[in-house]
Amino acid sequence: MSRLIFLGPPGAGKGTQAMRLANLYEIPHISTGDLLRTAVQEQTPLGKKAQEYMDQGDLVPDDLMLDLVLHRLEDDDVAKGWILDGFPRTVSQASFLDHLLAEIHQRCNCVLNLEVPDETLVSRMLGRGRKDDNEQTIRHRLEIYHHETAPVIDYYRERNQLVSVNGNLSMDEVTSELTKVIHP
Ligand code: B4P
Repeated sequence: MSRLIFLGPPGAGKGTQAMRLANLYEIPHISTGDLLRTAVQEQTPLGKKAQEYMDQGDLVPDDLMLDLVLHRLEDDDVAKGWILDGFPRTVSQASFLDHLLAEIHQRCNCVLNLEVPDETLVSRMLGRGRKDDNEQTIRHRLEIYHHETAPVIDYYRERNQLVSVNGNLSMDEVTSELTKVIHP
């Protein structure tokens, strides 16, 4: 059974690789970015609140995110495993997730950290052309990543759960590196 967490800066390829591994291991891919974008598109109460943070490149506040993940992890399909992509992004989200998993008697097998230099990230995201992918917003998201999300890497390293993988390779090479370190 695979329960995997993907960490890495914006544009590192978390979404790309998480989708591939979800297909390979036949487990759900839970992307908080995708869940938020759907909520924005459908203009749900959460979507209305999240939109301005996302457009600015800011993190959506923890209370909204915790609720979203809590509900998704209650769905039936997660019993066979899951890949969390884009969550946790703050130490308080990581600590919440630990408590939640303990409560439902689950444990994540592996925290995967994709490492990619900032300049590669900027050019990848400019090429992707999503609504929040203009250069100013991208630079802001990278700053927030280094400030708020990088400590999450230390959090999992201290708990001996972290595996770092070079994300600065072709998509196929990254997938191949990931499958070598994951033992489902
Ligand atoms: P996300 O949707 O998580 O997006 P991301 O981090 O920007 O991208 P990702 O790393 O998944 O890169 P991708 O595979 O697309 O977050 C969006 C926003 O939602 C955040 O800014 C925030 O506001 C909010 N949010 C989400 N989760 C949150 C949370 N937990 N708390 C608070 N706020 C939250 O790859 C990028 C591009 O590179 C693609 O075009 C891809 O084709 C290309 N690419 C990928 N791998 C490549 C490779 N190996 N070589 C060349 N190109 C590659």
